Amino acid sequence: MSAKPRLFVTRNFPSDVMVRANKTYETTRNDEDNPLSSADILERSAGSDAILCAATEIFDRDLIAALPDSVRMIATFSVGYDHIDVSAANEKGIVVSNTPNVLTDATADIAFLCLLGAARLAHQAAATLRAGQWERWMPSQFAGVHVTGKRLGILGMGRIGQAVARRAKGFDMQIHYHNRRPVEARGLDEAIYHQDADSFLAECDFLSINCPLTPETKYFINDESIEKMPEITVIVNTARGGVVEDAALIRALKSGRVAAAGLDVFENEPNLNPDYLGLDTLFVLPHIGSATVETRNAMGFKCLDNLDAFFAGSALPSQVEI
Ligand code: 8YV
Repeated sequence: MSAKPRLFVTRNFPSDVMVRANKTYETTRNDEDNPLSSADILERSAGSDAILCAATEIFDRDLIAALPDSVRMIATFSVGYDHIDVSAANEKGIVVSNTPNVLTDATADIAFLCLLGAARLAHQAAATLRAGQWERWMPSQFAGVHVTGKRLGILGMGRIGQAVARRAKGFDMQIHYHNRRPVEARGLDEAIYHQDADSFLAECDFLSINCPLTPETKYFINDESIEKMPEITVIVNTARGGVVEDAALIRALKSGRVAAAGLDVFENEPNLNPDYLGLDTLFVLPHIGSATVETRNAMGFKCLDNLDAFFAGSALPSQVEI
């Protein structure tokens, strides 16, 4: 029997995933479960055939160039792959895979939690109650933004954007979207496509960000784009922090130009910009879009399906193609 391929696993993935990984691979693990620097990755990947990583490890061109020649595949436990320079990897003959589909519903659910949590001032209401400061019911207290029947703009109509749109139909929302091209998919027959970003922004009573982070989408939300949105808009981001310029959103929340924001992601995670902290109109979560037991297991199994296919010489279920 041939030796097992050597797999460097950068984080403590769910135990069912690790049990399966250990059956097929000779694993090197990071039991402290801390995000690894380039130097750590280089040191620990020595002698590995493949790497199973998370979005917390940044594989830039320099790191990829320095990886041992034995490394032939990087499987990321995420659908987003902005943390990997895929061109640099492919140039070096390293195959990259990700985990689409399996986290679509969990992430769309969290987008709706953020949308409702922001609109209905859930943070402020819950925090007041928990602090023992809710003295009495008052007619105008915790009065948020009405959701049902409003216009929802979706930036990025991929799988997750589409799942958000289908959930929004239950709230009788009118869907507008901005995407590279129009999309035909289940539940989107009445969705209105905007090729033009400005005409899209003008329709966003609510904005849900569901696009990847690319040079084109970096800081899509900034001082100027916020000015193009309706008054009393609510901004929701479950994609990547870098699509929103935090300083601009903070200014807009402080001035009231943006009524509320629901963020599952933000710049410089895990360090939330401290200027957000005093803002009652912010509903913020620590990047839990995919955090259900079922989804995290499915993500890990998808990584292993990709690795198994690679080492069997078969087509990968989800190879990142650029
Ligand atoms: C991941 C995510 O769980 O898949 C993605 O792109 O953002 C998350 O849902 C997280 O990035 C860990 O890799």
